[in-house]
Amino acid sequence: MSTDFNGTWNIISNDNFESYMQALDIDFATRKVANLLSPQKIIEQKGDSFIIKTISTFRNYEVQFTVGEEFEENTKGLDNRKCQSLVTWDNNKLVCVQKGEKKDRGWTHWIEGDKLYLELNCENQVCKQVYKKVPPA
Ligand code: ECB
Repeated sequence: MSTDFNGTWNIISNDNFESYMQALDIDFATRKVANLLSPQKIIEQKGDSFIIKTISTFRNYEVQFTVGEEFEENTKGLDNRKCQSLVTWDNNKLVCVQKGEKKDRGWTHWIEGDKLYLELNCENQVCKQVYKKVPPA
């Protein structure tokens, strides 16, 4: 039985996001706005099938995938690149490799208690985010 990521999660910390955005060549003005956001993750999981929505007052981003099935990801509204993305399980961690123009790009999600962890990687930068679960209504 794999980890259950379902739910709504609010960001509580965001370390090194600026450098991660720089590694993705995000322009100065966009970075200034993005740095002020408090995004929310809404995750819908059925077995190995996922929809991850990243919601903010500035832009939203959504990705859908099945673990173990490579897909073409268009990071529209973010850095607007195309990647060949593959998500796999590493024990209870969800690991995405985003093959494309940028080296060592990807992310890892895991859960500890009521916290959702996310590490975003690009080239030599790692952005570490933590989200807290919003209790179901
Ligand atoms: C969508 C909320 C943030 C919007 C920031 C807008 C502009 C900045 C442009 C690029 C910065 C790169 C990434 C933005 C950070 C988060 C967006 C999604 C990160 C991601 O890949 O999350 C994965 C794992 O949860 C699912 O897409």
